[in-house]
Amino acid sequence: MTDELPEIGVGMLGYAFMGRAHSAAYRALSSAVWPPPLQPRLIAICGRDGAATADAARRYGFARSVGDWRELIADEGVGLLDNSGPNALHLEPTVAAAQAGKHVLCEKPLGRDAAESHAIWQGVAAGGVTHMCAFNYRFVPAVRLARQLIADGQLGELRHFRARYLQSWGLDRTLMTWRFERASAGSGALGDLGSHIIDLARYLVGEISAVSGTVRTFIGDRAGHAVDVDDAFQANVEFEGGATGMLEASRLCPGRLNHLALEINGSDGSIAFDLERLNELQVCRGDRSGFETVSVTGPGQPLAELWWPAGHVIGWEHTFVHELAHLLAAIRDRASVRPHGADLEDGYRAAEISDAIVRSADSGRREPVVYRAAE
Ligand code: SOE
Repeated sequence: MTDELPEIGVGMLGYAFMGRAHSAAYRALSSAVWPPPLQPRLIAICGRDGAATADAARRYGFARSVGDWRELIADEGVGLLDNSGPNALHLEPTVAAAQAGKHVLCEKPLGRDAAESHAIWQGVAAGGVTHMCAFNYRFVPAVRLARQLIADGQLGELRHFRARYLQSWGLDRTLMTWRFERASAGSGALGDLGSHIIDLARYLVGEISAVSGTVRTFIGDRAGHAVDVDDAFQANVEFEGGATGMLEASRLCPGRLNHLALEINGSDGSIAFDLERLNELQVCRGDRSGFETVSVTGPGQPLAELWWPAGHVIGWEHTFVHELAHLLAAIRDRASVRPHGADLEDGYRAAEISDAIVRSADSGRREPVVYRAAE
């Protein structure tokens, strides 16, 4: 049966956290979705450290490892470039892949700032390929249920959105990685964590028209290196539809491990979600009934058809299986990944909102969000 399946060759850039998460999802995909939209064939994985990349190729199931991303572009068998590399390596390989006719998946944040993100989006769009920015939390069943409830009008007119994404790994002052260098990362918690909740704000509520933000670096020196990116941000946002929002992210919150939490209040109801309780959605229907806990598992729930009976919970890693299945179906159907997947314009829009938050923190004023025209 496998011989008859249409395939797509995958070239992976990066073998660390996201490279491993994406690779595991490619391997799990045909068990969750049968037949798969396209059968991923793991052709080559690219990394700077030759030994570590060769080890990753064996561990993740890639046919070979390479040291130069240009080899992925040159490989005729690669039909999809999965860019799970560091932010500074998002632009060139992603655009080169698209212009070589390869579909692209790029991790978030798309670029190091709005200008670079716009360049990636425009460069890829010119290639006429399917493109996606890996905002994987759109593929949490509970988030998808929230969007369905909103679309069905069960929350009524949306008035408030509040989201936070808090972690604690930045508390280790001896830790110095590319994520703390503007030249490599572009920003700190804002692009790394904030981009996720900015994207969810757009996905669940709608476009953001203006922001008022504060950005902070609390730990300015790590292992003798100056830190030039933010540890945390907070922002008030205004939605085009009239709702108000509050966003915050920080890497310095003791006790918070991967705490993405959001709440939406409408005229007729509310929802609340906590990533650390990924299979549940808190739902309030009507103004005095309090919240009920919905187990977003089993028949009739979003994405449940990929997995198990009700109550057999899934995990963070399964969001990547959902995301990749969606991408491969869009590639098969020569379609956009929107509305449920984020494409590179969505990646650019999240970056433009992040830049507006930085502008507001610098100016001390409320800043409008202004999008650059498509070239
Ligand atoms: C680190 O903050 C990180 O790995 C993010 O980069 C991911 O996007 C998030 O899903 C988990 O935390």
